[in-house]
Amino acid sequence: MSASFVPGATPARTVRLIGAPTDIGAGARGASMGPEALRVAGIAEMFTRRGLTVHDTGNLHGPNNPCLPPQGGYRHLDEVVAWNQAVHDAVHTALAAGELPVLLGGDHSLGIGSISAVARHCRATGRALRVLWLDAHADFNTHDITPSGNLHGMPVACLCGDGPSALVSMAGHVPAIAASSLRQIGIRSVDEGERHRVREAGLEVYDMRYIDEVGMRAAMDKALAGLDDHTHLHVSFDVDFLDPEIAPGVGTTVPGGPTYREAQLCMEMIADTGRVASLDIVELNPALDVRNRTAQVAVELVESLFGKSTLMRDRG
Ligand SMILES: [Mn+2]
Repeated sequence: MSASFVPGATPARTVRLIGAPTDIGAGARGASMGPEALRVAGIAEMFTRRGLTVHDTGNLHGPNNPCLPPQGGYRHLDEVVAWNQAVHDAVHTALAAGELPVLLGGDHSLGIGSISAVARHCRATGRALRVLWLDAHADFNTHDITPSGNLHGMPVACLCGDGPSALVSMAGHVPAIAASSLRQIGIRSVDEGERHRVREAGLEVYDMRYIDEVGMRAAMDKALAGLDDHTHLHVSFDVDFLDPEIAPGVGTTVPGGPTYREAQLCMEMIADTGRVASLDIVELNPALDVRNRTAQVAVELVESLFGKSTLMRDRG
């Protein structure tokens, strides 16, 4: 960690890259190749350019994808638990070491382990938590309403306390996070049963209709309202957040997402807070990509998330 790091005040200046090469929670195979595609697209070099120190600790290990049908409303529950426990432990270790964990997924079910660890860390250090969930989907399904049994459609419900106990209790506290600490941005595909649950839980959702009507700037102003110097800001970036025109390399594309410029503005406004302290990059699927273009776009956007486009501004 650099000498300028002040615990509790400034987010870490050392990034720890944690690869989780699995598609265990997804319907389509291929997100297991995400970590290497992000490395090939230069994610480590990008962080170095931003003035951060990079520790790439390589990839975590876990069970193979057995490609089985759902049981009791879940596909591959035991395997998803194993992968999430590995992610939880790695993210928690990074935070405890004063580093900024960047999870290279892997499918979005891994957000359970990652954000559970972040929530545990925030409780231990007395920090407020804000989670920005950038996604085309609400990921708020449960075993009784899921159309597929794929756990990558359930991480937000699990984090809010609704799901199998091994996943729900991973943070050592149920629920792992309060629904009120979450902001969802870019949502445009919500299953019918899920819609009702999202309303019931009172999730703060800035969906594409809202972004169309008021613009990305106003949406992000609201999503980022109320942060203070002791807020830990976690960004969970599902690459399917982006419009498929600019990000074809995902298993669950939904048309009508943010354009390149809207996504850049979103990332820049998050960067302006100076509070980003942990990050997931998930659902990148190189098997569906075109010459690694989606990985490159993801790296460019993360570069903005860490301040690239605001370089000419006086940020004090
Ligand atoms: Mn997702």
